[in-house]
Amino acid sequence: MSWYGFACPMTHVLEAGFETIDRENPNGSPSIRGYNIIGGKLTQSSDGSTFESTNPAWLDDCLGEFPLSTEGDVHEALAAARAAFPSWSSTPAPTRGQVIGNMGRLLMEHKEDLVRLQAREIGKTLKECGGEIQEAIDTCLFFQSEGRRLYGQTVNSELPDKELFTYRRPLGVCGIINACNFPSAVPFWKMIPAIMCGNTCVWKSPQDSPLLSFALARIMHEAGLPDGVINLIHGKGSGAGQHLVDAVDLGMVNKISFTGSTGVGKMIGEVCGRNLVSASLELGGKNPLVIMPSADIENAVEGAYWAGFGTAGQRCTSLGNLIIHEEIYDEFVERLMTKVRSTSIGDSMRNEDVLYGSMLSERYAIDFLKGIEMCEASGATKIWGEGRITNGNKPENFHGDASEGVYMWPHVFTDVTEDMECFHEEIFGPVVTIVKARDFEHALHLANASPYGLSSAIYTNDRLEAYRYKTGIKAGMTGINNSTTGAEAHLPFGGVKGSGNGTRESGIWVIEAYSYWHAVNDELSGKLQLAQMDVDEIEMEEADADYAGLA
Ligand code: UN1
Repeated sequence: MSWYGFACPMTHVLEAGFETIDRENPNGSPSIRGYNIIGGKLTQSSDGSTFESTNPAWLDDCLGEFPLSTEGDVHEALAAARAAFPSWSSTPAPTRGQVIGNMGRLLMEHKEDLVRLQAREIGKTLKECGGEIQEAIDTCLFFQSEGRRLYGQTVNSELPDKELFTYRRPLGVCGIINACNFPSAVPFWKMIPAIMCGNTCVWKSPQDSPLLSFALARIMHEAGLPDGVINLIHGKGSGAGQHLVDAVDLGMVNKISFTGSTGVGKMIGEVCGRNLVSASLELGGKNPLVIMPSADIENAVEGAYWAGFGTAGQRCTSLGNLIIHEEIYDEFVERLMTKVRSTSIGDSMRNEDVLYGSMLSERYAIDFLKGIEMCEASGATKIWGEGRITNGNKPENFHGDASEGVYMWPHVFTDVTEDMECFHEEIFGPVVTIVKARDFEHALHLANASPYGLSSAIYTNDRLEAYRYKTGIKAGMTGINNSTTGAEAHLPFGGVKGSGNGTRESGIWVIEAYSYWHAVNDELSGKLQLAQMDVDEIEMEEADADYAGLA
């Protein structure tokens, strides 16, 4: 069958196996022919173009080839989502919840394989990939039962024989765009509540994790998801992602949910704003972590080290500015540096117990190195880190052959001050910028001084300080005696200021982002009763007391 002039299999997602392509990988793993999934069918790009997915920890390992989707492909996916909407939105919410529960159970069944696939595709450690797939499972299990709630309200009318109700209604077709640093948890944060509310989706997979997206989308269909409810398209941000955003101007999209950079988020917000289309925007962060003298220093060092260098610093909740009270500054930096200097780095699939692996992809490595240059140009003092790890330039605890992947040194900059660019700009990767604070007020001021407001944290054993921090900080999330990362799947996730537009992911709060409130009044009296005008007035009693002269 020919489609947009290109021959493609049009095989249903449930009938096909994973096709391999002829390619020898050094680790013996297969390369997969990946497809878009549009209306339940596996499709290629209309012009036949493809791109590859590469293992960033072992660059000779190719995970597969995926369609470089065209504008026509994106429109086809949007049309499929539009066509599936009437039937899915009228499916009872508890039934939608059952499908979601099935997804959670299938993810549990395939957890080990998905963890390894994710680690292979983006270089995160197996332990962290395990945590992330678990976050996707938790999201499914939470929303399975939310399908049995999705409550509206009954509201008393001011008129007799009249009833008022509120209902949650779906928005329509949702465009889902996420980054590859959390390639399973974050799209599930978005699509699970979206479909639970009765919406349908077009999911633009991150260009650096297409095989994982393909596997996850297939699992979703295996769970009983009807065709067209979630449509997967592959491609690059400036291609398929941009076509999806452009389709908002064409009236084809009712919601965009995006996780990524603040710059792209602002562009998406503008397009959605001029079309009055709802946008959920989860953007960058320069997450501050304050250390006060009363803190348990050993615990605080652990928290700062993990927040800065876990996931190779590639979480939107990773530590940005480490703000240390001057009284404990020297001791804290020394203890932190002892850990930093001995950081264990390498491919987690081949080395146990590494703190972090490769960068997510070469693109992330290039951007990170620009960020390091920016820190240097800002005038900050580099006390550790030498850019990209090579076999001739590697930290003591690097494991393996550095030339095989894209690995970075951990970096630490001190003498950072508020007037420096590196104080304000997010740098996605293993780097911490350290700032000295004179006292609590100064620390709080510094914590609020960046343009972002995603995550934040403080280590203190002074309860009043903890209280003042949590009430004074402008951030969507705050950890007390904890690191900046590690949000749980049932608490609201999101930021303020440059970190987003105020929408939240996760828990019951995300439902606001994927539904609108529909107020219905049912007039049972059989006559026209006018609100505000035909309401019985209760006269006030005349009182005898004389209030004059009391003051
Ligand atoms: C992200 O980096 O986009 O709180 C999400 C955390 C994780 C999610 C991070 N649960 O760090």
